[in-house]
Amino acid sequence: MSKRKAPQESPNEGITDFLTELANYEKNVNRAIHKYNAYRKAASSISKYPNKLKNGDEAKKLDGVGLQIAKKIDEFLQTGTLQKLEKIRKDDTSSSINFLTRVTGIGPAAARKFFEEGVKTLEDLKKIESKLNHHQQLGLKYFEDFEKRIPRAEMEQMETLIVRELKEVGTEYIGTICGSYRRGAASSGDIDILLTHPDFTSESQKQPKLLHAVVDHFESIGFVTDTMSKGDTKFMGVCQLQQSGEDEEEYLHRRIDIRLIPKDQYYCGVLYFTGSDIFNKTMRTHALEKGFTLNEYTIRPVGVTGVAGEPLLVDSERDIFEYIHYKYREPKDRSE
Ligand code: DCT
Ligand code: MG
Repeated sequence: MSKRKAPQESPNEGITDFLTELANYEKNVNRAIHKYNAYRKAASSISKYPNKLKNGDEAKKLDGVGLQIAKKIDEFLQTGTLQKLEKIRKDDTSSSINFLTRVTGIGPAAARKFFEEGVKTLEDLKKIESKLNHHQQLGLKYFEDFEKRIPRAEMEQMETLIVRELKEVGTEYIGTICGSYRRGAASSGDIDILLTHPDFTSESQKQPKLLHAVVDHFESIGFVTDTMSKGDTKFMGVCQLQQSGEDEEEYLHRRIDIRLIPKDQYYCGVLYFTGSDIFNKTMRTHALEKGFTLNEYTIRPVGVTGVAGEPLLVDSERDIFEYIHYKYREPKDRSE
């Protein structure tokens, strides 16, 4: 999962930008995930709104915009700024913690701990490098690269390589690059690959070799350059395309996650990891209203007692939409 979200272009960019900044502050500094979600939801609705908002009241008609956010919109439109944000930006604790969480491997809790130990900047982190865990060390090493989003053209090149090389490892693998790329985004924060194989189901034994064979092969061709973690079903690491000619500029290092998913759970996984996270929440809520519980693994009916039943058979993403009577949405239409 990537840390930096793509900037949104809309007539209300100023508003969506400040809401996103507040969202990140709530998540990283206050660890208030509900507030984070509330700000993101509001920003997402507003970014879809085609007109320039005139005031908070107009915004309040949109999904996820309540009184508090409407007031902030009024303040922003009237003064061009927000006192709350000005304070946060000036505050050493907030800005340092917010900064530290941009390093992959450093979450809100670790960021606060580092801050309390006097570690606030990239330079400070470099001084205590040996005290960082392996994931954090890679986050530091590739900090500049990971801050940059991946242009769609480069994502397409990686997809071509991944599809081709996957076939080399085994002809029966099924692989999908999910995340923002699958939604058609112009740029992506990272590469989220979902893999499955007919030999691997939720009833069968674990098959870590199916994942490791792919990772080993990607390493052998120089595509995967570093490993953050490698479990039975999930690989987190770093990859890089090879430059084609001597005179070409080197490609940047990119964050890559590869997940191996049982075949019968594959499409719930593809749906979940395609996102967006906001769309997932909307769809889960809709599923519950229709009497189903949906997560990244399965969709199950919820009985009158509130106990979830056996997973339903799923052979495509469409099946999931049909179970819950939700009109099918192409990945490109799943930003909220
Ligand atoms: N996801 C989710 N809830 C989260 C985090 C992630 O449902 N809290 C799902 C939806 C998207 C997918 O996982 C991949 O996550 P990211 O890589 O963070 O999102 P993205 O949409 O691919 O955006 P980016 O281009 O920044 O990587
Ligand atoms: Mg992503």
